[in-house]
Amino acid sequence: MKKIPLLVLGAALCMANIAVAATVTKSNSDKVIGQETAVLTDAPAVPPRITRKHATKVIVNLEVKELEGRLADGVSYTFWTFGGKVPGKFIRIREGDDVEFHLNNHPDNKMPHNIDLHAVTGPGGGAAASLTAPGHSSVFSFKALNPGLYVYHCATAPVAMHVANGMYGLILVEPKAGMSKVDHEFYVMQGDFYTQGKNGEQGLQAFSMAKAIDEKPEYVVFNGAAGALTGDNALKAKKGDTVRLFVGVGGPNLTSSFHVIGEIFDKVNHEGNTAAPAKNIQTTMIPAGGAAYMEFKVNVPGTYIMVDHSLTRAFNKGALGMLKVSGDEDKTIYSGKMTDEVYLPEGTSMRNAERSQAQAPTAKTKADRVKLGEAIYNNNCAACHQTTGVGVPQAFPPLAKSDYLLNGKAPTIKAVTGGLQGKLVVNGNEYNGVMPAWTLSDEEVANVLTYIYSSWGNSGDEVTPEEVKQHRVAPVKHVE
Ligand code: HEC
Ligand SMILES: [Cu+2]
Repeated sequence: MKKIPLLVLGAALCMANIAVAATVTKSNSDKVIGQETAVLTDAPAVPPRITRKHATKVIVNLEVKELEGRLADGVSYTFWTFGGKVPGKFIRIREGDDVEFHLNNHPDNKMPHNIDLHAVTGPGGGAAASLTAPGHSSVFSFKALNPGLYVYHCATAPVAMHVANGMYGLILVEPKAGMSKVDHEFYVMQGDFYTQGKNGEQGLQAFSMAKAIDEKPEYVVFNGAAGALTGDNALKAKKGDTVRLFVGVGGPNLTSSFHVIGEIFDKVNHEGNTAAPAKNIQTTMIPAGGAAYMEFKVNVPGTYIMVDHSLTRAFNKGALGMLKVSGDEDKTIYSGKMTDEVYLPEGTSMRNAERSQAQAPTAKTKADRVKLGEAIYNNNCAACHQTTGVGVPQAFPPLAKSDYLLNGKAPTIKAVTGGLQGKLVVNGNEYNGVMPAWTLSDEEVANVLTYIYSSWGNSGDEVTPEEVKQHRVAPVKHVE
């Protein structure tokens, strides 16, 4: 009778010991020790696995750059990027880390930007704290409470436009236990692009807000361009290797049905969770603003095609990449028949450039001016003010029948050459946005404004290069 309580006591002591030990281990691994600067990589590269067994302070330096780049063969686009490429730099940290985030907006940029990291616990995911004007740098910090693979993106209004221009990337918060070693890790991110011109139309393409609102992209691509992962850019592995793909969807709109033709994912961590992989998956769905990672062993050499299994996106709009597996001459039907040419998206390099990139001619008549101005308008202004000049409610004021234009030519010339920001009332509606200053010549400003004045029920005035010269102002500095 007396033995039982003793046993119970012994068991209780024993459990208490275990509990104490567990607490010690936990607090050790939670303690933030030391400091390091995050290694950031451009897709498809991934920063090295984290081997440290404790949390640390991690400094992340990310620079926003707006730059023209290739979207498809003969098609270029002004991308807004986190680090110079689409998708943005891959960030890899560990659960429990204290992150000091520096968002730098390059002085050559035209727009303010910020960052919302889905790995952040806090209002806006960092967005309000990181709103940064061109030529400025913002700092905020957060603790990585939850492990997982997370999307980050710009959240500056109009948010969908910033995201559509390429402002997204992935941040991996490794669980405390770490991640297993594999032979290759790759970074792939899907995005939908909305260009004024149809798929394949050559030259620099402006953003179409109308197509974005309709969710009708001309391009759906991996890693920022059609062909970013095909041919010489294909991912590479050797027979017998284990491969881990970190796949995100920046959107802004489309969900990906991600699939690798000829492979079965041995493990999929749905929605970026680090706890429980699903096994033996054919196609995994990745939502806009979401991510997943998957592992598989490549047993057979050949070329494996990665697609969004909504297949016209893959074969007609660009969402197609390749993983080339080398190894013994064990030719499969895939490696035998699939060539880069066959699988390049249709239509991307078919059309000839109709427009010559030569110096724009000088207008001799008002009609010339209107015609030349239309092209300038479509390339520079239509993205926000829309091809029909109607603007976008709450974001971009109209130019069609705009009462602002009735103030006279001088304020309009000032707005275009110097930029415009702050509260503005057009046709009774308030706007509070930022229009960058345009680096256009006197001739170009004259032409685009003559086009605007001559269109959509406006006054029909002509603006001459002399008037532009007279009223031109230096670009206004953005204020925070
Ligand atoms: C990135 C988006 C964007 C682009 C591209 C853009 N604008 Fe604007 N524009 C704006 C915003 C935002 C405002 C209002 C600014 C404010 O709230 O102070 C504006 C205001 C204006 C206004 C005065 C208001 C009105 O509606 O009459 C004129 C004129 C104008 N823009 C002309 C142009 C011309 C010409 C171009 C092309 C060379 C152009 N914009 C390209 C965003 C843009
Ligand atoms: Cu932005």
